[in-house]
Amino acid sequence: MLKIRFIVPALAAALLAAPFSEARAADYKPEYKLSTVVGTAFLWGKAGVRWGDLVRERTAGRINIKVYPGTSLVGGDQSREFTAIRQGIIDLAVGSTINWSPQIKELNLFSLPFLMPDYKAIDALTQGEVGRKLFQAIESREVVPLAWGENGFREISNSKHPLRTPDDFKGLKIRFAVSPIFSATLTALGANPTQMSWADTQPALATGAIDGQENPLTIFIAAKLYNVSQKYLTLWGYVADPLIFVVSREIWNSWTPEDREIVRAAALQAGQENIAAARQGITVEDDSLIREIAGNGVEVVRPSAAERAALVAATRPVFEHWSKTIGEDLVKAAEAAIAAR
Ligand code: X2X
Repeated sequence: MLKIRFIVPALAAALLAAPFSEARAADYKPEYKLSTVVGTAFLWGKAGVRWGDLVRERTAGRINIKVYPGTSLVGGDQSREFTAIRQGIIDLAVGSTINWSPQIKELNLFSLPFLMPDYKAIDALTQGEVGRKLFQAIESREVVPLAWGENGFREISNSKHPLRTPDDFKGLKIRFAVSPIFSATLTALGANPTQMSWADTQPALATGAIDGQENPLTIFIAAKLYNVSQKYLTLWGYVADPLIFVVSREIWNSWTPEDREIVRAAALQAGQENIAAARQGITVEDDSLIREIAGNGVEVVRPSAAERAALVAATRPVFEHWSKTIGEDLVKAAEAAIAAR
């Protein structure tokens, strides 16, 4: 009797548990594909690797994330990355707001010229109500946003001469990544903008097919853009692109609640580490990265207050026009959050 009383519940438990755990195991894929635009030698690529490592370790290998840099899952076309997440081609991504802006117009907020004067302004947006609204916009498209990271303030370089005022931009062929707001801004400054993937940009700079580009300094130095004629660099901080750590909704739903929390916590940690790393060496207190760039024969230009005012004035119509597309309420909320920082 005692024996039976033990065996029956044990058997029942085993019968209940077996098909359940089998079904769960079958739901998990042997590998999850994580997309980034740049390679793993860049801070952004490292953030993807870090996220994957933390998740693999904390799930004892149940969730095995592999990084696919170079937006290779979409043939290098970074403007298609977000769509590919929705289509199930990409499972996870650490992506730039710029590259996902064709699908989520609100993400153009960060590309409004001269909206964010400093790091506190970026934080005021990403870590506050505006950030939550942007996450809702992503969530409504069947993609689960988990954490913010940072590509950084985008500084402009070229092979011809120092850029200080709109006059200096006249006729220069400047590459931009994605989104017509960049085309409009560069056009307003008198430049000749051309859209190009990141993969195509470095050869185009090397051959002189284009004169310049804009990217954060961590990208400039990791890609050694001073070796492809980028001898003039202007620190104007006109826009900054945060990174966003996301998982496709379908993949997210296939994981247990415990594993989802592990993935979320790991994204928050990797994101915080990434933001700290992205700001290193380019602050007033520590400008070592800027000095390293200058040490490679680059003339680093900081526009004066008057020159900056001229750049802001020339691009103001773009700001106003694009505010309507992005959503005037969102832009107003962003300006208020920045003013209160
Ligand atoms: O292509 C770029 O310029 C990069 C790497 O910064 C982005 O993906 C937005």
